[in-house]
Amino acid sequence: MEMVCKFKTISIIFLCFFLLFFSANTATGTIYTEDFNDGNIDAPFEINTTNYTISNGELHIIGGEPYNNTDLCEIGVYHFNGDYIYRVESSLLVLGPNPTDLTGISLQWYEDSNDNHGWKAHLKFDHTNGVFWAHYWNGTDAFDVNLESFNYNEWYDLSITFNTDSITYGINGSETELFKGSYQEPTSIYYSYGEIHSAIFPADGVDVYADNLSVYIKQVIPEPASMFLFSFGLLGIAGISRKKK
Ligand SMILES: [Ca+2]
Ligand SMILES: [Ca+2]
Repeated sequence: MEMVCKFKTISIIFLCFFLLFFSANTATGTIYTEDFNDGNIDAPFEINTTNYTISNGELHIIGGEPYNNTDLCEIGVYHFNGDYIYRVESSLLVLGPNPTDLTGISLQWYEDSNDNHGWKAHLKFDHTNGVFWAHYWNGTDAFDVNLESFNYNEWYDLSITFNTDSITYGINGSETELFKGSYQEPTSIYYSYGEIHSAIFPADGVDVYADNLSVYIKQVIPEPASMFLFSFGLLGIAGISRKKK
């Protein structure tokens, strides 16, 4: 009888451990897409300017006042509560040439409220060199890589994906994996976001045309150490309940 009980307890513990591990690793998560086809920006997407129009199913952020100093024009999903925004994609029209235009997409997460313990990645138009610019910051060091060249007045499908230990930058479906071993998937999140990001320095506003903005969200996978602690906790509970019998 005791052997059967023991076997049952151990089986339950293994089942709990397996379910926890399995659910954490197979959480494919949620995808939010804004295609602007209904003329509205719908939740959970937010935009920090009223200076925009939507026509022909496309977003047009209008440059110039009042976004003509060091302000950012941003539209995206801004997520607290431990969820991890691991991929952002959008179609953007490259306008120019305009050396002050830093338009592109951005993917960022932070472990705390002061933006110091975080990771961020940008994929933007570098008008000086006429190429797409991949940028990555790991909280301490910044890394820059020039990718392929672009043409003005053409639309490009851009994406950034945080992988387990690297970042993938996509341009029209052509993907470049960078910073392998330098990036680390988070084990906890305070704040996470994916967005279209346009910084305009220092004077003339730059228009932004965008469409099909998507963000991908999944649950943060806890550290293996936390899962072992959780399992030991279960063992402890099982032990106590057995003693009580
Ligand atoms: Ca909409
Ligand atoms: Ca559209």
